[in-house]
Amino acid sequence: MVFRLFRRKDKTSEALARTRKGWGGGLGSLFQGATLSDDALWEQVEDALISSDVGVDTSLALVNRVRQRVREEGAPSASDVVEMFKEEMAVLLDPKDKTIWDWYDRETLPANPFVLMIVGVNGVGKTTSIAKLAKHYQELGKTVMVGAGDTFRAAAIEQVQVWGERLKIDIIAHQQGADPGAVAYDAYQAAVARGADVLIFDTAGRLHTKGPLIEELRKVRRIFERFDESVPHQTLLVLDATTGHNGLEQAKVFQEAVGVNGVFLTKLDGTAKGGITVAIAQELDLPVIFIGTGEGLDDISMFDTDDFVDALFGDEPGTT
Ligand SMILES: Nc1nc2c(ncn2[C@@H]2O[C@H](COP(=O)(O)OP(=O)(O)O)[C@@H](O)[C@H]2O)c(=O)[nH]1
Ligand SMILES: [Mg+2]
Repeated sequence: MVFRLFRRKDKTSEALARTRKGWGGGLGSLFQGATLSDDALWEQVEDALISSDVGVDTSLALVNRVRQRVREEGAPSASDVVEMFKEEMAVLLDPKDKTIWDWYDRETLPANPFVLMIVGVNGVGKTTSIAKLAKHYQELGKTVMVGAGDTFRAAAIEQVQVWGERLKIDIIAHQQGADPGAVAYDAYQAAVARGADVLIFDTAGRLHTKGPLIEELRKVRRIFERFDESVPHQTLLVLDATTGHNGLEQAKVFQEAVGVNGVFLTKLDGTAKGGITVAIAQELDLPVIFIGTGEGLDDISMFDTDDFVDALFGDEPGTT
């Protein structure tokens, strides 16, 4: 039994409401009383999957797989077909490397301080997600510090400080324009000196000047690694679900440049294209670790495959 630290099925379900609706009232009703040998029926499902950003190849493969299973195993009722879709989608969503959860999904932190580096382009929700993570680690009784590594804009530093005051956590910040590597250096030293359990490091995300940004992120990594080569223990890429496949292109840049362990997928509540979650798993081969389900501090859930497919296919929260 896996222990989900901040798994929230209700949040997952709420956030996927628009995606669920986009599936034409749910697959269940589509298959209700339908002739399962009807090509048009399956094409309708393909279209729904593609339009929710699952990705063309993955959508076709998924539909083929279920169709084959229906032929082989039979499907006496619509809910049998839906169950097959859930199972097959879960296979696509489950991270291949299950040890990824050891970093997040346990009460005892895997390192001390546990250092999380957060990367992603401007506006995707990095700083907000850091505040959400900070609050949740705090609720688990951990002391949290945040390094304000986005020194490019004064407003970015202030934003981290405002969250810091609200959450009563220590923020390590330098002036605007300061070297983020120096912030990383100070933040790690301070976290060790003050015995912090978790250090979350914010970074800049100006995409239009990609070159220098990537160099800057690499440098931050090197500074951390000098203390201990396992630091940062995890690098999370924040992706905005509303940007769809564009987000995947950004992701590749960060993946190559700094190495990414997983994704914090934000703004699932603001899109009908929640299928992007499947595309992230398939096309980037990255696990989604957390999802953002709104603008509030509690609008976060740890990703859970079963909760996710239940929500996607219209299970009411709390019924399983
Ligand atoms: N609806 C919604 N908005 C979010 C979510 N996460 C972040 N945001 C909003 O996205 C905007 C940009 O967030 P910010 O943290 O400043 O992004 P950053 O530039 O990557 O640091 C803000 O208005 C946030 O409130 C989410 O999960 N859902
Ligand atoms: Mg920010």
